[in-house]
Amino acid sequence: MFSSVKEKNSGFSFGIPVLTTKPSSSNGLTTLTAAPTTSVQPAFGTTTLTRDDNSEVTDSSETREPRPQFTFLGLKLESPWRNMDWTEEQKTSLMETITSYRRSCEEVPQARVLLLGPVSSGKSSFISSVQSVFNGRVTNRAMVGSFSSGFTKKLQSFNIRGKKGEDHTGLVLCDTMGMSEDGITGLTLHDILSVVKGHVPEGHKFSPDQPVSASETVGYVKRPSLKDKVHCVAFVVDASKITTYPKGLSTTFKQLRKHISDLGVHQVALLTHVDQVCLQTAKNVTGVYESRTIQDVMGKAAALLGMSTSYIVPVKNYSSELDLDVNTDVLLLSAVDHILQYADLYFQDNAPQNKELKTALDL
Ligand SMILES: Nc1nc2c(ncn2[C@@H]2O[C@H](COP(=O)(O)OP(=O)(O)O)[C@@H](O)[C@H]2O)c(=O)[nH]1
Ligand SMILES: [Mg+2]
Repeated sequence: MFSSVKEKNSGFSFGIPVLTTKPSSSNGLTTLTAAPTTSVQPAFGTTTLTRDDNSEVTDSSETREPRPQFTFLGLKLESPWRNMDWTEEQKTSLMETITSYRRSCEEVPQARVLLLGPVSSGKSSFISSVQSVFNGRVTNRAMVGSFSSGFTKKLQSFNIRGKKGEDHTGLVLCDTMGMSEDGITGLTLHDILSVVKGHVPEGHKFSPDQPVSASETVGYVKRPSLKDKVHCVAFVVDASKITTYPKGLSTTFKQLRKHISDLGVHQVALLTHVDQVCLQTAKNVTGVYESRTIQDVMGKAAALLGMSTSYIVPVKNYSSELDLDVNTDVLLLSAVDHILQYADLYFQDNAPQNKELKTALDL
């Protein structure tokens, strides 16, 4: 945990042990329906078991032998709790909004968004998925899931390019190293804040033994301008691990949030892997806001992060798919749109012309 921002090695890390998803105790959120073919490892609650003939199965080892293969269907809400327009037109409209996004601050060419989260939460996948939508095909640009993505210590920024032949969008997504699982070699709070403040040069290799500093870090940006700074932080958490993340992670997130908020940077969160907690959503992502399971996981993510659910958006990244799906694209683009709204708040607060105005109003 963080003891001091100035401490040489605060020992901060997201210290995530190797996690496996297991069914939790009953929480009444998931209906299990016997199905002959598909087998999905349950992520949440295991109360109502129903066979094809609708006879109930109680959750005991006796009745589970011989073990049938269950398909897990999330409970459906009567109506979606957020409204989305799952159409090609909406996808096009979101792409246009993002491509033509201009900060309310002329001297900053692009919004820099830092993705922060435990290893394997889907940070690199999100960057690849968003770029895939603009490329018109699934591509893996951000070293997703590779050994190096989990353990590389580099700061990597990705310019999100517009559709083929078009210019860059106004968005740069900054990938951070996967945070360590041993609790020792992870990112320190000091280093994270150095990135947010804009001191850390592109490609800098982080090391817990060598905190970012003006004297030791090659290319250290002594006087970062507005364009060097991070304008929004997006936390990334894996929906299928929400209930099994170590307890200390919540404290870590909250400390981190406090320090980042003190810098005036707004934060949002992406809840990835939603397809792994709700089969209906896995089959058809348009059901994401109708799934009670996902609504429940969103609540748990909010508690973990210490933020209201209104800052959190569910995301299904492209992982094994070879083809784009319009609904998945709409969900991804909505997440980008959500991020950009909060980046814009930063510009509204910090653009020199607005700052002058704010100071004048405050006087
Ligand atoms: N099913 C599914 N898999 C995902 C999703 N996001 C990421 N993954 C997979 O999770 C693993 C870790 O993702 P990665 O982007 O490398 O995580 P990072 O360490 O945070 O950069 C990879 O195997 C991805 O394919 C998602 O939304 N759904
Ligand atoms: Mg990665």
